[in-house]
Amino acid sequence: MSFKKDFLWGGATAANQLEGAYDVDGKGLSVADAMPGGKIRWATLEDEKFDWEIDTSKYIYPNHTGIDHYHRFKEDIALFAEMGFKCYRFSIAWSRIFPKGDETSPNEAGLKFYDQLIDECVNHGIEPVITISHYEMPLNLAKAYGGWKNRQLVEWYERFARTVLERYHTKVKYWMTFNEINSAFELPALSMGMVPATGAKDYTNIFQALHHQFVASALAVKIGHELNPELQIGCMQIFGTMYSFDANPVNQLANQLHNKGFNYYTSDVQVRGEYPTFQARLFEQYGVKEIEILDGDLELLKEHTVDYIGFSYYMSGVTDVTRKDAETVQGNLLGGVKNPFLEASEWGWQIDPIGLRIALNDLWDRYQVPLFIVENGLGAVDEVKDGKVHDTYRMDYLEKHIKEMHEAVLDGVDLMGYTPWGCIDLVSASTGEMSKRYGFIYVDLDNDGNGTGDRLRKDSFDWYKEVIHTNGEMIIGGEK
Ligand code: BGP
Repeated sequence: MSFKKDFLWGGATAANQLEGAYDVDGKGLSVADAMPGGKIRWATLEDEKFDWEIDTSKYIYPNHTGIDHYHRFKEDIALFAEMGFKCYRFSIAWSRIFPKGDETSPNEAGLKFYDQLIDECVNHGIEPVITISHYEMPLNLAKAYGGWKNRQLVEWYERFARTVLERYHTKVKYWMTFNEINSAFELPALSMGMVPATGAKDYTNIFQALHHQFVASALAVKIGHELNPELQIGCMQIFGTMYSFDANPVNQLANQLHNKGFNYYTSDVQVRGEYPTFQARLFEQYGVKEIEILDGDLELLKEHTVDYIGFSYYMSGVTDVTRKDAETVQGNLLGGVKNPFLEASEWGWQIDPIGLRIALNDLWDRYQVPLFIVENGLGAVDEVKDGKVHDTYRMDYLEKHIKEMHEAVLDGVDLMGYTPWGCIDLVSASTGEMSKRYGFIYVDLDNDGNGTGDRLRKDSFDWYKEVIHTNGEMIIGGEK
């Protein structure tokens, strides 16, 4: 058994990490535009005094210029087409369409840009996969309204979603409502527009904000399905396979609780259409007494569930509540203790292909809806030598993950597609650096914006082209 004939091989990006042109053609500022780049990013966002002011004398903002995809998208899409992409996942910068977020009519210049981008994909036979909101809400909604804890955002997101769904639904079948919605727990600045100064440390606000996003997401699903019932509209979350450090029931239980809260809470609501029965215990754990749910909200969640689960998978994590001195690790919003069986990337993310097979099986067994791996990949420092990048480490990472994806398909999982993250080098979300690269295509720019911006095919470019061309058989063939 192979991958499906119409398996969606492709790549993924987000507007704020590659478009650049942050103030061009009427675009307003987004929260991403106000986040300093470099290793200080997280500490700055965690600072009680951080108030979203842009200070170029103090910080760098690499995403203001990104890789200038805004002006070079034709060249980039042509390269994706050369690799044989079946689909391309990208996001629509909310503040290009509604610069301040609370306007009543959209910015036509912003819509025109995505007309062109979508047409470029379609003309190359590439299916667009759109994330409506990917860590780039209008800054004004964070500064003036306090982010997603404010109910008014539901109405403004609904207007944004309606605008883009109405405009593009005849050309775009696949959509996702919010990127990594469960990142709210760890990084509310990116996904909620909330920082400590505006209540991000109070979990009542976090759960309230999540409720607003669930309602907003259900409204987008409703609008999309009314326009065309065939549209496929998914949720999108981080999935981090979690292991208990040992067989101690105390660790096993802590691990199960972590799984429920982080990996399943949001998808339970968005796929099953109702809050899980463990909600009360979860609220207790986070010190939350109550959140406001308006009449009609729960019916809306029940009636407009998502068609598939999109998720990012980079690494797994380990739960250990018994050893106080255990060595800890960094990760894609998953910390935890070090797993002695795994190697880590240069940024400390623990590489675990088998964990992807486990993730796929767990999600499938729980929900029985199609799954779409919309992010996966290795962030690494690449070196250009004589005009070449020999990124064997990247091919090795991806190959091992594709093998496990296939094992999951053999296990009976319904897998729609695979879009490795940052198919072209772009600015990192967690550190705001260019030097953490994921792409098949190298972009000649450094953290300070120096470089030609030229695109260069890495060794993985031809490799991935062959993977797609053989529908994965190049990797899985001959083994079974
Ligand atoms: C995910 C985000 C992406 C992306 C990716 C890689 O969490 O959805 O936007 O950037 O992680 O992370 P990083 O860029 O921090 O390496």
